[in-house]
Amino acid sequence: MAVMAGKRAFLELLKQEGVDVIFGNPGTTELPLMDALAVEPKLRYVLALQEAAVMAMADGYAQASGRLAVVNVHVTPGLGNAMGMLYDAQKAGSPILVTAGQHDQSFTATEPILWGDLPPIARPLVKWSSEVQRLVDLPRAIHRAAKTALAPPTGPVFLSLPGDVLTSEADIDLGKPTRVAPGMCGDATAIEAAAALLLKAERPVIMAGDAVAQSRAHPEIVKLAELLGAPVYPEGVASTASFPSSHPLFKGPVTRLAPTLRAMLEQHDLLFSVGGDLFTMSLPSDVDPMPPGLPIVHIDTDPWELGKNYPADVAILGDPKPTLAELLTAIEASMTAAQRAAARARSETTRAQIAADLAKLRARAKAEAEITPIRPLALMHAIGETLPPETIVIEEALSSNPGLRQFLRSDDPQSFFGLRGGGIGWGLPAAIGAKLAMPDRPVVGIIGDGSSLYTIQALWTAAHEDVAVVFVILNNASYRILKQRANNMRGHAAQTDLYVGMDLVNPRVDFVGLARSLGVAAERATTIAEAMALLRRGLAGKSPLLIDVQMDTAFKPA
Ligand SMILES: Cc1ncc(C[n+]2csc(CCOP(=O)(O)OP(=O)(O)O)c2C)c(N)n1
Ligand SMILES: [Mg+2]
Repeated sequence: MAVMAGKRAFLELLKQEGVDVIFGNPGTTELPLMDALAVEPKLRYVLALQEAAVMAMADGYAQASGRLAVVNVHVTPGLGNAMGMLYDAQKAGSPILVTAGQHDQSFTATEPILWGDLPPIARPLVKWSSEVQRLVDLPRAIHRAAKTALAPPTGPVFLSLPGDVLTSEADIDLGKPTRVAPGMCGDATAIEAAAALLLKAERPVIMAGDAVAQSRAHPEIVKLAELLGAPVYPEGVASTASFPSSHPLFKGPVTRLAPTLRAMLEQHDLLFSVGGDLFTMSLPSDVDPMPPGLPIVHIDTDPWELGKNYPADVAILGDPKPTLAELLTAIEASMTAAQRAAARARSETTRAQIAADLAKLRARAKAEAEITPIRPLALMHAIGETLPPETIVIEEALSSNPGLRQFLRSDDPQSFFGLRGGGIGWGLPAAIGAKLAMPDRPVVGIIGDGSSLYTIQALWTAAHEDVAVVFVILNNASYRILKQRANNMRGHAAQTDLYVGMDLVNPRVDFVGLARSLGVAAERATTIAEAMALLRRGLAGKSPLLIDVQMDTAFKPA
């Protein structure tokens, strides 16, 4: 036991939890904390200039490292600004401890400025939301929060920290962290049942979800796909490299349109989802994406996802890595020679088809390579060819992303992170967080112009912390994806050719000027050759670089 101020105890507790960075934006209620940080050499405070940027930066850090990220924001409006990105963090299952300063408890009855009851605000988006009311409870609260954020299924938690808790002193026992061991293997009987169904299937398909990347189960899922000769799709809203993209059985993304998804699934007689979302769709449809009667085997770390929308024939709660290893053993033990031969034949056909599709896609991209203004597919192809395989790509490319997953060599589980929750403005700060987590790997953010403007002030943090991220801004001067969808509706917008609220013109945003004003070097590219020269320069550099890529603004199908 030691007599200690709450603010000092808070920092000591974070260090016990293995934290070395706090992402934040301070106000008066955070001053005790900022005061303690003045004499704390081991914790780096990363300032971002708006709470949405703070939150997404922490998310990028948490996802890239798999470690606990810590956020500190300012009372009700600060938390409010963070909420959209907290939604994204929740959907991505990012282990983040979000804290907010709160007024002294003796003061809150008068309803001081900025005050609000904070835990109920955060509660819908976190695994646990609470306020620390006594300093003696602080160690328990912090350890519980960290344990909860990191326990599977991982996700953000929230703690409100009243000023008096941070400024008072007490004789406190700091306790110590608990970690729930994450490698939970699924039920043995269910694994046997899954093996039997997978062996019976003649045309199985695998959907690999983010949990595969999070549990580092690439070797196991690759072996399984090869053994079964099954194509592998990432899950619907795929936000990680859940399967090595250079592998010949990697099919590339599924569409989020129900009829197309259904047509894909109808080619198969079993769906094996390993942590995949079944299904997170973008638009309602009269067609159900799931063919009736398609047998489903589903492994997930989150029981909520199992059988959520469609009954699973076998539902296994477990971490993909150990569970797939057991499943492989079970399959190998009972796979007949005939089944092996059939799987080999399937594998040959599937590989050939995937290779042919990819060759076609590449040919299309190459045919567009010299065209200006720059076409998205050609740019994605050039990026895929240019980036070294150790690059971490943060993607928020919206309408420009087709082809990217196939063209990128995202072969390790930390090589790719995309927008999981759909709340845009995530990518630019998330790329900064990812680079802070993985400083030795190149980090490239591929970000829509519209998306970047929600959190553009994160560039200042990149400059201030000298974080060498390359930001590729896809400047089509529009919310192009919304124009595409409005056009598809064949309503007034399509008839009048007026797309209200979707053009970022008059004035066009000067991204080069904007980035430079925030301290980030920036250049404009009007051809793919220019863009790639700049990309190579950025990758070789030690400071951030923004590339304003002038894209084709066309949005109607050719
Ligand atoms: C926080 C938030 N606000 C608004 C939206 C709605 N929205 C979805 S995509 C989009 C436009 C994205 O524009 P941009 O990043 O330029 O990509 P593009 O459509 O041009 O490919 C908008 C506004 C959203 N998803 N999240
Ligand atoms: Mg755009």
